[in-house]
Amino acid sequence: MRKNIVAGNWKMNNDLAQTQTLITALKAQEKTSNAEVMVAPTFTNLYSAYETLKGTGIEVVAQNMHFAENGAYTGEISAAMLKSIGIKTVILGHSERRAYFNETDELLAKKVDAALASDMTVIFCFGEELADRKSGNHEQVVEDQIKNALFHLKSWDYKNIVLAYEPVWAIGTGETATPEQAQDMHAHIRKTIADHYGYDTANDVSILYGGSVKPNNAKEIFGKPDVDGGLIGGASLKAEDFFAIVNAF
Ligand code: G2H
Repeated sequence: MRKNIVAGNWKMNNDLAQTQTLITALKAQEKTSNAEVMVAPTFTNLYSAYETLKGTGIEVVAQNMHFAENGAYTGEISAAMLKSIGIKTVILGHSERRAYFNETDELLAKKVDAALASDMTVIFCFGEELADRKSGNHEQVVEDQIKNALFHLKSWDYKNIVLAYEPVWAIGTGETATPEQAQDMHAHIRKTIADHYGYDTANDVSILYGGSVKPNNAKEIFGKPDVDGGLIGGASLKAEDFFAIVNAF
């Protein structure tokens, strides 16, 4: 059975003090849903966030990592380093990484391998741009992103993979895919996985939606059968809004 997951992607927001303030507010929230909850602070705040949220049921996850184990990669952070401070999950392939840091499917395939080799769970992000959607090419683009970065994996690897569909045109723009658009794409993603690995694998993989999810649209989006949760950016920076989304399940 696949899990419902709501993950807050804090991106490059909040210094140490602001992170602790947000965490204090998160701890005061009540969870009434069955969703697993995750938050992704910046690297500098990962350890303190991990320590402060230990035992609360809110998992602290990383926003990125490098594929190498260690060595001459100035400015980078490895899976082993994340593991050493207790981090077990990493977001890979976010569209901002793809757009601003030239992360390709080929590079992401290496990062996925490195994370899985370290027994980490990967939240793997992908999604089409506005031009792809306008030209009707969106399903093919998404299919290619998944195939290029993930189809070398074995079916059992998918127990440590969470998929996150984030249409680029809906990220931080206030524009959300309609619940129907999200469901159509999520069903297509699940079929893409099923065609290659079979329905046992496809039905067990959680597929999150990301892109301007807010308290007022989460319930309808999460109500769709192939939507298993959300990756939340802007709205995850306010504890009340984030938990309103968590509790939308
Ligand atoms: C998409 C999402 C979180 P937002 O990037 O990954 O951000 O909810 O602000 O669109």
